[in-house]
Amino acid sequence: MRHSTVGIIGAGPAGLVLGNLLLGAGIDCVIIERQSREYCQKRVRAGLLEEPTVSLFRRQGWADRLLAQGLEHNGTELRYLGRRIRLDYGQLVGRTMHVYPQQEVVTDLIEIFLAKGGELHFEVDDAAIYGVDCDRPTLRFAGQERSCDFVAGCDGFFGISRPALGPVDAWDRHHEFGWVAMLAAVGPSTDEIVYALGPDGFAGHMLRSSTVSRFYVQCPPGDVIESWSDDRIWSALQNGLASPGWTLAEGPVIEKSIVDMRSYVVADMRRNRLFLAGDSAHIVPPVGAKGMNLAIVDACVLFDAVRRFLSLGDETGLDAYSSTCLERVWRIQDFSMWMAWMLHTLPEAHPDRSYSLARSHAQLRYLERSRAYQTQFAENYVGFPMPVTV
Ligand code: RFL
Repeated sequence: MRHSTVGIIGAGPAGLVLGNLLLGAGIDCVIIERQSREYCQKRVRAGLLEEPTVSLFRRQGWADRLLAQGLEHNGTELRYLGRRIRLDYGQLVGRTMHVYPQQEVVTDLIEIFLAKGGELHFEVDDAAIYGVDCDRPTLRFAGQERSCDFVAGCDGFFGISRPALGPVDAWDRHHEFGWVAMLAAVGPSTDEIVYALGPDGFAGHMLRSSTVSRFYVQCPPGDVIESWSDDRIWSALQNGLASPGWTLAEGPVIEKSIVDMRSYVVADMRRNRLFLAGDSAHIVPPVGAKGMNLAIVDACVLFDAVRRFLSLGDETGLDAYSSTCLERVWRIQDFSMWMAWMLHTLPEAHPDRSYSLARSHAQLRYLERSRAYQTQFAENYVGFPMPVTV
């Protein structure tokens, strides 16, 4: 049976960052991915990179396209009741963020991995993990078996890795709101990302490029995209983002979907030699734009632990892997929920709707005038330093 030091399931941000770090350190690995390369490189999702993510890409020499095509940002804007709050995180905490779509991150990381001679199998629809309790678990895929010292489950929320841990303790919370997400062929009507609490709840204008923009509007949980015509989405955005003297340019809709709002965290991201990383272990509501960044941090922590074990026989990183990652995950759960509740309304008929709205307005008023509150936002938003040096 062939052997790989690390078997990685999933070629999303977590799997590709881990694979590239391992390859760069001379540690052999294999990545198996269910989808085609083209599908992975076109899957529209996240778009905001924290400062520690960008710094990692720079240090590793992965940032050429990101720095050439990504947009560096110093601040963001919150709107409510016709008011606009500019949060200058560049000035508040001295760090910036980059807008660079997740599919471009994935495209770059696939390209770099393959150019270095990495082994990556696309369109594998039969991946399975065996012998999780042995010291050498086996990956079965595409009619072959591969023994591994470590298996990294980077296969997202609906992958096979988390079930392979056996029954897990986890926190799982569905929220009282969802999002309609829309990608449109129109240049941005703003220089910075705008988050708004409008009369019907959240509306967001995200940036992607000079010709394409991303928008979100709040919808009830469990809503279906068929009830959202293009006109209805534009009208909800016009209403939610409205601000005196500002106009929102509309354009053809490229793609639209419903985003489920969910928080999920496993209690332990490891079983013996199987380690979960990224969305396979935790989901945060997308309001704070954190999921991809968290996935990348997990990959760095896992790489550092594996490297220390292989070079020094030191198991402390492996033992601390789950608690190190979960410390950051819970900080971000709190931040994402804080932002989510501040910027969404409860459904019309909910008895606490007006209480919740009044509380949101109090938070936004405080954010408008308190530098301390703004700094708390900025520190969480731009991302805390990585827990390991990679
Ligand atoms: P991924 O990206 O889901 O990748 C998992 C990969 O595993 C593959 N796979 C399998 N492969 C082999 N065998 C199997 N059995 C497999 N099962 C699955 C999948 O095909 C896939 O290629 O997980 P990863 O790497 O953990 O990365 C997580 C991020 O993708 C996710 O957290 C973010 O997209 C979340 N997110 C955002 N994160 C940010 O940091 N900033 C943002 O601005 C941001 N905006 C968003 C978002 C997520 C969104 N949606 C769609 C939920 C906006 C939205 C709308």
